[in-house]
Amino acid sequence: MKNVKILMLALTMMMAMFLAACGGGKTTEEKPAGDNTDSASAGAVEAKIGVIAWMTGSGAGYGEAITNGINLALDEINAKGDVKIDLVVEDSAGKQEQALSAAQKLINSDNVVALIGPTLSTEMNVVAPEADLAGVPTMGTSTTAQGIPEIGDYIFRDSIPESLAIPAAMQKAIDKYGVKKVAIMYGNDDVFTKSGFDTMKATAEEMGLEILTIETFQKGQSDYNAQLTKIKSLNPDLILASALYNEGAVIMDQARKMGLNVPFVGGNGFNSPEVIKIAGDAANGLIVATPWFGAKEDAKVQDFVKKYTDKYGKEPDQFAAQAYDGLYLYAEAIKNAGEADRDAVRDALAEIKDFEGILGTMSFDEVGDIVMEPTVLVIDGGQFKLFE
Ligand code: 1QQ
Repeated sequence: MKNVKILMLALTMMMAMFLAACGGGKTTEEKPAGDNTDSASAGAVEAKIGVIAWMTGSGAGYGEAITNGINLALDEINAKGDVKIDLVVEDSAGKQEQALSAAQKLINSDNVVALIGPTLSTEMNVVAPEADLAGVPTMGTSTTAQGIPEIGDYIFRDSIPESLAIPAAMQKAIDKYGVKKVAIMYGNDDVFTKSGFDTMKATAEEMGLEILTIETFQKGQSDYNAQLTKIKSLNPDLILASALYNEGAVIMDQARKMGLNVPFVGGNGFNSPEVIKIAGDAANGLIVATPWFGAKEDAKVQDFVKKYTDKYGKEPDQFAAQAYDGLYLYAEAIKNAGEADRDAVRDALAEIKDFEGILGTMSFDEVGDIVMEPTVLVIDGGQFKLFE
C-alpha cells in the first residue's frame, strides 16, 4: 500500500514537472518588446494570400467571376480592420503546368500564408499535393471533382461537390418530367468532367434509368453533330452532360438546331451565365444544382448582389459567390488564429463552425469539404430560375 502511495507521488511530481516544461516552452515563444513582425498588436493581423485563377482563354469567365468575388470581399474585410489581407493573383490559363508553377512561386517566393484556387479540379490535382507537402492551407472555391479535400490535411473547398449537386438536379428532373431513358455526354480529358460523368452514370443506375448511350468529347471541340445525331435517333427523355461552359453551351446550341429539344442536366461547370451568353435561347431547359441563388430572399445575399452589380456592372454567379465566401472564411480563420501562420490558419479553418456566408451557414466536415444544401435551378426565358 505504502509502495503504491510512493509511486503515485512520484507520478504526480513527474506530471507537474512535465506540465511546467510545456508552460515554459510557451513563454519562450513570446516576442520581445518592440518586435512587431506580427501586427496583431497594432490591431489587424496582416496576411498575404495567393490566388490562382483561370484568367485567360476559353474559361476566362470563371476566373473573372472568381477574382471579382474575391476583390469585393477583400475591400470589405480590409475596411473592417480585424485582418488586413494582401492578395497576389496569378493566372493559370486552365493549364496544369501553369497552375503548378504559379503555386510554387506563391508558396516559395511570395511566401503566402494560404492559397485560393486553382479554378479547375484538373489543376488542383497537381497543386494540392505540392501545397499540402509545403504545409500551405489551400481552398478550392470552384473545384468540385470527387476526392479533392482528401488529397491532404491542408486542402479544403467551399465549392459544392458534383456528388452532391448532380443527384439533386437529376432527382428533380426525373420527378418533374417522368424521365426513364437518358443519354450521357462528357468531356473525357478533364478531371471535373470525368468525375461528373462517374456521378451521372452511378446515379442513373441507382435510379433505375435506362442509359441509351454514352458519348465523349474533348476541350475546345466545336462540332458535336456525330454524338448528337446518334443521341437524337435513340430518343432520350433527358441528356446528362458533364461539361465546362464553353463546350456545354455549344453542345446545347447544336442540339437545339437539329431539333433535339429535351432538357439537359449539367454539373457545376455548366452553371454559368456564360452558357446563356454563348447559346442564347438554346440554353433554355438546362437544369443545375448550386449552393448559390442570387434571387434568394436573404438580406446578406441581396446586399452582396447589389454591391457586386454596382462594382462590376453584371450580376454575380456561383463562382463569384463561392470565391467571396472563400476569402471571408480565410479572414475568419486568420482572425481566430491571431497570426498569419500557415499551421495556425489551417487549424483555425478546420475549426470553423456555422459561419454565416452568402452561400448559407457553413462548416467544414472532417475531410475539409463544406457542408451545404444545393438548390436546383433551370434556365428558362434566358435566365436561371428556381426549378420546381
Ligand atoms: C472543376 C469545376 C469547374 C467547373 C471549375 C470551373 O467544377 O474543375 O472542379
